[in-house]
Amino acid sequence: MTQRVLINATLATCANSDEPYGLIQKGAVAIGDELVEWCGSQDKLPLQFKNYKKQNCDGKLLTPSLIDCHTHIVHAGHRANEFEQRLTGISYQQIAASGGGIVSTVSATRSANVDELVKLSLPRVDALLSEGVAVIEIKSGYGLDTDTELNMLRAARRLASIRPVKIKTSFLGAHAIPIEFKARPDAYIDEICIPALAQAHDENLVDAVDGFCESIAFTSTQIEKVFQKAKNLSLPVKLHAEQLSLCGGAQLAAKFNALSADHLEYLDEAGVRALAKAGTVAVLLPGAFYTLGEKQLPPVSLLRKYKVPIAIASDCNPGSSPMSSLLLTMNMACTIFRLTPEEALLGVTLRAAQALGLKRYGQISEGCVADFALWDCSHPAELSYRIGFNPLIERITC
Ligand code: DI6
Ligand code: FE
Repeated sequence: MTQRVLINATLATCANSDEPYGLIQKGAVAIGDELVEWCGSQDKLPLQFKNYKKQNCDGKLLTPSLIDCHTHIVHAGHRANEFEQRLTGISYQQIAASGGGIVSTVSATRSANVDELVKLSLPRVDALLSEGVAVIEIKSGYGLDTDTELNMLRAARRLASIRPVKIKTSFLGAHAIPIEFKARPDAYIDEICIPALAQAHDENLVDAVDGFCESIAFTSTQIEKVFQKAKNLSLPVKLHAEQLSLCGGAQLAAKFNALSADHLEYLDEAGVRALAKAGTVAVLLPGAFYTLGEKQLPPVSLLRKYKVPIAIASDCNPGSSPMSSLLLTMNMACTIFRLTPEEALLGVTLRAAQALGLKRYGQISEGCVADFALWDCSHPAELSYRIGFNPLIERITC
């Protein structure tokens, strides 16, 4: 990026600050070499930036570009039939037990090649990009065999080469028990999941390792084996934990110093304490809560009490959260989970970056990556408050 200064911005820096949102009225940001060189109040702009080219933000809201830190965006097929079933009162768990759910997306995904997976995922990626998203985490987990798990990750990497987006991949081989291993989950972990992880790592396809610790998926003992392998490969871990019941996933995540523990509706106080001690980010996924008509809310007050950082994400997937909007996620996080609009914005910027182990993203401050979203808004709470409306003017990037 050529050197320039953005001036006259309502700056929500999302950086640690005494001001809510890290807000700076009449702010300026100096950019050079793809990084933020300076940011602050415009009348304090240091002399050395005075001859930089100026871009006037006309008082509009400037935030860091957004980060969706939990998605299953690469997949084939849809599960609208299950949506119909759930509306007649059949539960997500019942659908999974009768051979639907995740394993039905597995069949569709196994039938697609990498080109097709990219083509099918692109409109969902584009929907996020149109809302100022610059970083997307993408999981495998609809292959459950080596070839398809790797193909999903290859598709994820390809997406980063054809769109202006940073992709962080997570290997989610321990997502569900495939039909061919139905009675032998331990054998699946040993014979498929762990070797596939090693192979994906060899091809540089894996940035982190995830698992689904739940009564309809894997026990914490089974996931621990996968995490041990991740540790041997020096890969960070994250975990779908306590989504549908309390299974001890948070403790397991904490034991491995996980980057994040995600969902967490059934998390208890001991689990919150464990996450706090480990510095693990709690990623809340209101789209899944909403879609499944859940009743048990995540323990937001306890997370605040123990100062566990809270991120939010779309969980974009064909079953429990067919949602490709981070703005709607922010609205739901406030309206349903009672997050403040400030927590929601930090949840898709600073905290989401932390959940992905990205130190220089998700905030506007010196030394951070210069990648911003300019909105037709005058107050940052507007981003959470509107429903089904996208006020993005442009993404400003290097
Ligand atoms: N929890 C989720 O929200 C997704 N995976 C998981 O472990 C849902 C996946 C699906 O239903 O397809
Ligand atoms: Fe998920």
